[in-house]
Amino acid sequence: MDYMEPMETKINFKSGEIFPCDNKIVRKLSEMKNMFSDKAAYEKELSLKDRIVYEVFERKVPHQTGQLVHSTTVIYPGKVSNEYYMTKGHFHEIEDRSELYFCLNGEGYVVMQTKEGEFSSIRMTAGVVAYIPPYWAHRTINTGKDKFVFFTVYPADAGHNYGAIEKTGFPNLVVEKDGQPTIVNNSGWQKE
Ligand code: M6P
Ligand code: ZN
Repeated sequence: MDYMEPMETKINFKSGEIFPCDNKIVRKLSEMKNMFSDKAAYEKELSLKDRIVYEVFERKVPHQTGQLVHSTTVIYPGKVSNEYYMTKGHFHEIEDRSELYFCLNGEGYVVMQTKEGEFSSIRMTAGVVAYIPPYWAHRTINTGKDKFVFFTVYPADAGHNYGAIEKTGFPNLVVEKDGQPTIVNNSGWQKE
């Protein structure tokens, strides 16, 4: 039997950086077209500066059943109009694959939806683990003033399906209302 060697990773909880890091993904505002509900505010923000919205630091494992991808995500503090910075969000290509998020720093939400449009959310602060069951699309949102950092584990064969979310968004948005993060209905949402 050809065994894979066990691996060790060190994480800086505050910055979200991992050591060693095999792959770093940087998502800027320009890659988030049509994701924020206020399109005019988005274009205005983008014309001022193409800011980093979030970064992902990954360990590489073979993309095979039985392997676990593990990575950190860092969402920067910021808003487009009253909507907080967030990840794009996705279903898994293999839809019955689940995922774990462990919050290390800052604060935010995981929002989730099923294909039928059922919505759920979990508030994240350092120490909270969110379990995203099979079939639920997921997006994370930074509602704080600091970096929102979380550690992720998911099956390496899961894959990312962004298409449905790019088209429909989530049934609810997390926005700042009277200075507080608030979950509101997304009037632009429609079932696929
Ligand atoms: C988490 C995981 C990753 C994902 C990343 C950014 O780390 O869910 O699989 O890539 O967040 O989210 P997205 O891919 O939706 O932009
Ligand atoms: Zn996922």
